[in-house]
Amino acid sequence: MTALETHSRLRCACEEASLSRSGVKIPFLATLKLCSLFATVASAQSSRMAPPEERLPGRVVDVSAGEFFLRAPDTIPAGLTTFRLHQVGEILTNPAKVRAENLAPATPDHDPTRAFHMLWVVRLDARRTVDEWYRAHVRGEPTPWAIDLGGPASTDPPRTSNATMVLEPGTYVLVCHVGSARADRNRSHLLKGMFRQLTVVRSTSPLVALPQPDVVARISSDGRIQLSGPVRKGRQVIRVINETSRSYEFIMNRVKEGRTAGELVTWKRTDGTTNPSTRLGGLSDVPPGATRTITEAFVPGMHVFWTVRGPATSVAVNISER
Ligand SMILES: [Cu+2]
Repeated sequence: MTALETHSRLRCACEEASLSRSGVKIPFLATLKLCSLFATVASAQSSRMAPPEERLPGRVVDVSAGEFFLRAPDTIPAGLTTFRLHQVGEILTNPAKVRAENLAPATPDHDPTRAFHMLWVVRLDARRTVDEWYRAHVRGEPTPWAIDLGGPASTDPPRTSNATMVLEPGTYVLVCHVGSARADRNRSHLLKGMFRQLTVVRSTSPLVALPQPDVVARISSDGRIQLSGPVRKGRQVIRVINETSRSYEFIMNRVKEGRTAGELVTWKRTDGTTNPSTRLGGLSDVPPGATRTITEAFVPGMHVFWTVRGPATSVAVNISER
């Protein structure tokens, strides 16, 4: 599937807005729960105790995505944060069904991206609420007071994807924007309820700095990717810097045995052939001028990174045995 088929962006949703479906419920905004805070702490500790290959920077916040919900802590401390996205919907429990559904064209009764989920972290200006943000989306109104920070892209489970960023205290929304730009608003995962509030409170812990990257990936003019050096096998910290004035996603795929990077760049889900790659994750969005960090344990083989899948904006990355 192409990146555009995988998900669509919020600003397009505003452009294509129409009146809300009836029956959409205004969410109950969860209040702080101590158990969630403990879950976050436990998660951060488990990351510190994880094998070196799986260690993630800062505080690890686990988010689970399924049809059509997000599970996550309600409250976390500010600072260096890695969001780790788990796919727990049908793509985990019934991947054959999801793959078959994905090959069929979209119709009013069929959404081929129903079971594909990504995470966007959105920061709200002071005094704005998640209810306001949601109502604006239902009405198709712009939300210039909500800043999209991006987050982990989709992946093939049980693999997880991750994105590291620094969070200030404030009110945030975790949301899956897949389908939000479609004219058919029945495909919007946001409107199906895939969002929740995240409150970030002041931290009493010492500041943790961003980890030193092994590789810097610069998104330059027209979405082209320039890597600072070779990507190696094992744990790699990849710093993605968007030097342009528009948002880009940043996707990493591993090419399957017997397939080629060239095939992957031109492959379409409607070709009648199987996907030449496994999705490793990446970033749902790198905002203009922003820096985001991914931590990935690579195995040797051919990979492709892209901002927009196409020859100009994809880069073949061969990871050697040494
Ligand atoms: Cu989703």
